Amino acid sequence: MTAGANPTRVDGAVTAEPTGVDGSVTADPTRVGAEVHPIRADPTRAAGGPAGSGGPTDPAGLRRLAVDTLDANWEHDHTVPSRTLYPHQWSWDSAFIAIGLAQIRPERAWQELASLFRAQWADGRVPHIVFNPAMRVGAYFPGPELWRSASVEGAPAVDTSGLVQPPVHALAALLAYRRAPDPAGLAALRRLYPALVAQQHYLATRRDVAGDGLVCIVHPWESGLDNSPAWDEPMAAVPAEASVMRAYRRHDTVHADAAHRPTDLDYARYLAIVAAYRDHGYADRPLADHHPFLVECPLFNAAFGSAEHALAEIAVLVGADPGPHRARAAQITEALLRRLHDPGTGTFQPRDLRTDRLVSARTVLGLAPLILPDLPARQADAIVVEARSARFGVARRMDRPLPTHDRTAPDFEPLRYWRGPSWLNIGWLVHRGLLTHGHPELAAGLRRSMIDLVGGAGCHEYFHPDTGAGLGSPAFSWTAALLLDLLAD
Ligand code: 9WN
Repeated sequence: MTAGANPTRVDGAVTAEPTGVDGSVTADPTRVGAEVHPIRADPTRAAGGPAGSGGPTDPAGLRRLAVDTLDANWEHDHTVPSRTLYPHQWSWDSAFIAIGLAQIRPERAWQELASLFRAQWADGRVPHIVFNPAMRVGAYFPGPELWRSASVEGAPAVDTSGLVQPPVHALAALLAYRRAPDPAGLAALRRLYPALVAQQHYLATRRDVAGDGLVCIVHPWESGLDNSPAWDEPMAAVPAEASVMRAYRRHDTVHADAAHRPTDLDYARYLAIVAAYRDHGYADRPLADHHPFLVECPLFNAAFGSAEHALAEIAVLVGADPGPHRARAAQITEALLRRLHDPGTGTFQPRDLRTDRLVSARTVLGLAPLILPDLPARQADAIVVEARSARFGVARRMDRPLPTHDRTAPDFEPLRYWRGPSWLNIGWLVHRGLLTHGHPELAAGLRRSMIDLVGGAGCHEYFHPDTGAGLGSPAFSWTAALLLDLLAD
């Protein structure tokens, strides 16, 4: 395969100057939980200092904080992940958010998923960003001018990205319905079911680049763990120069500390990969010939398999046939075991399709297949051993939060985004996996540690993996939503 990205062809530079740290805030900033203070406003936390009294510690106070955060981030028919950093709609965020909304505002949970799926492409792909046309140009980088979805046949009327994110939506829809099992929820499930099936069909048919039954991601953004050390090896092969970024104005580093975010070289590569995909019209068939980043991710594929398990249950509820979903779920688990299981570590590793090798970094992605109920006991046990090891520290009483990367690795970075910090959506998935495979005490320890994180720092985007200090956006929607879910169990 030849890398087809040409960094000089990346264009769509955004020159609009953001109007200031609160330039994109539309919520009433006097409301509790509204995101009015960038993380840098609190230097102790930005530096990763000790967790302070950032959040309430009693369940009622925590719940109120979560509800206020979600209310402040609600935008007509969806929830923005963060008013400042991410002021549009994101795909897997909406799924996690719907799980929390189902408890407090079920009608919004269904609106959240419906608005996302209204932007589904004709080929079934659910875009990872749906741009809100009411936001000013430059509110997020890269914006619609880079993606140019409007010029692609089969894209929706609204501007979107051309990438996808882990398909956690069927699971979210099922869990939302379980929290609010009323006729309106059932009607919503009925409407969503064909769209969820089309999402899986797209992934199974267009993205099985290796023909091995697994989905291939074509950009680190598709993993949701953008700058995970898992992508260092495949990313190193993407031709790009950090200096390319001089032509652009990054939006994220206006709102968050640059030392906590992906680097300029990461971004140059992100843009090069987008350009390669976009310039081929976001077509998936010729990916193997030219695309510079082709990886099978264990978390993405675990979500893909778990979606079939969830669809089987949804099918029963809406009067469809669960059989094909069960059969596909079994095939996906089998493919994961065959292609991504690393007998050396006992866990699962991403496979770089450009080299046909498993990547060596031991990140939290390797724990994700635990969410599959049909994962054989031997492999599930090995994941639990890895989770309990010094790398990840899951325990009945956790002394530190679950990190996103092996904390004993030399490239573990406690402050930089997905290279170490603790995130609630990942903890929530691992918690679910521990319960699924019969480890209620470990699950309880992890749950306690996640609730304590928010109690110590508030509804932050992510947390320092040693001190628990809040990092990134201080009013992050999926943290609030998943906290509600954890509190309800
Ligand atoms: C790029 C919205 C998204 C999450 C991702 C997280 C981050 C975007 C960014 O924010 O990604 O998609 O600009 O960094 O990595 O998981 O969905 O919250």
